[in-house]
Amino acid sequence: MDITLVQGDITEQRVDALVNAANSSLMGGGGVDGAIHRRGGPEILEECRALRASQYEKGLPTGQAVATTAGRLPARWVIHTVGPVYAKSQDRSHLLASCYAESLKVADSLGAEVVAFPAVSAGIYGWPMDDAARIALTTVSQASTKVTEARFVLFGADAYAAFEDALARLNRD
Ligand code: AR6
Repeated sequence: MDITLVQGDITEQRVDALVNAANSSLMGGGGVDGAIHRRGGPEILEECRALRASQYEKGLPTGQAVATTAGRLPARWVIHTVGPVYAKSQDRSHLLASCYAESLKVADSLGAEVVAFPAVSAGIYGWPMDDAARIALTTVSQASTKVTEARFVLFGADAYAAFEDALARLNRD
């Protein structure tokens, strides 16, 4: 699998699937989630509502992933995952790793080959970017998947630099 890094807006990516850093409600929010629903249109929220009414009455648990249409975005699917809120007092790394592993499993079940990821939990949920990048890249590189390209779409130069450093370290070790 190729791991690629780009600086930009995930909603502009022409990919099979893009991952949304959602919250358990699946009803939208700020950050990437807000941008995806805004640009993707109401079809995404409609499918999220249907998921809440069926499989996920209590919401999508942290670390899990589920797919919907991508609506008007230039992709086929949005894979919604819920990252953990960062906490200094508790190591929630396994939940952040699970977001990536579960998203790739959903991608495999859909037959999605090119998948775009944001830096899950590294915005409103407060995860330090360097550590978020390390966990994201380690997890994706170790996954057994049919996905051919995992593209990390980083918002801003600092996020891009953090992922670049983490990828260089991964390739060195
Ligand atoms: N494309 C790529 N990356 C983006 C974009 C974009 N359009 N917009 C923001 N980012 P966040 P979280 C970056 O806050 O920390 C929502 O309200 C952003 O700079 O989107 O997992 C949800 O509903 C940061 O580096 O997600 C949840 O309640 C990264 O994406 C909560 O926020 C993730 O930031 C989830 O928080």
